[in-house]
Amino acid sequence: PGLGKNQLVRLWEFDLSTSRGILNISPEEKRRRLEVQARENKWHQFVDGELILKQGLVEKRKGLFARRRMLLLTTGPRLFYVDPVNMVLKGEIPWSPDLRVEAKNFRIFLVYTPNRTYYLEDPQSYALEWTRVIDEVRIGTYGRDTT
Ligand code: 4IP
Repeated sequence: PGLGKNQLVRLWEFDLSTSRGILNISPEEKRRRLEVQARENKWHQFVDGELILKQGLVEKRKGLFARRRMLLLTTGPRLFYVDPVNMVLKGEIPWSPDLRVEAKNFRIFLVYTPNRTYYLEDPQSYALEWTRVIDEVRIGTYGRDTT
C-alpha cells in the first residue's frame, strides 16, 4: 500500500521537530520518498524530479487580484506554483541566498526576492509553518545569516 500523503507530511513534520533538519536525509531515504511521491502525489509531475518538502494551496496576490495556486517547496531548493484547476505550472519563485520570508499574521506571508516580493495568503492559516520551513531550507542551503 505504501505511505499516504498525510503520512508523508507527518514524516516531514518529524524531521522539522528534530535536530536532523529537513534537508538532512540519506540518499536512500530520498530515493524511497521520491518513489512514493512519483506514485502517489499528483503534483509530482510539476517539480522537475525534486522531492516535495511542503505543499499547500495559497492565494498569490499580484496587483488587484489573487490567484489560487498550489505552492510546492522542494529540494534544490525550488518553489513552484501550479494552477490547481487547469493543472498547469504557472511559475517559480526564484531562490537565492538573498531570499527572505516573513509572516505578517497567521494567514499572510511574504517572500522577498531581489526583484520581487511575493504576497501569499494561506486560507488555512499555516503561514507560520510556511515561513518556518522556507527559513529552515534557506539556512540549510546557504547557511545562517550572520549580518
Ligand atoms: C496575473 O494576473 C496573475 O496574477 C499571474 O499569476 C501573474 O504572474 C501575472 O503577473 C498577473 O498579471 P491576472 O491573472 O489577473 O491577469 P500566475 O502566473 O500564477 O497566473 P506571475 O506568475 O508572475 O505571478 P505578471 O506581471 O508576471 O504577468
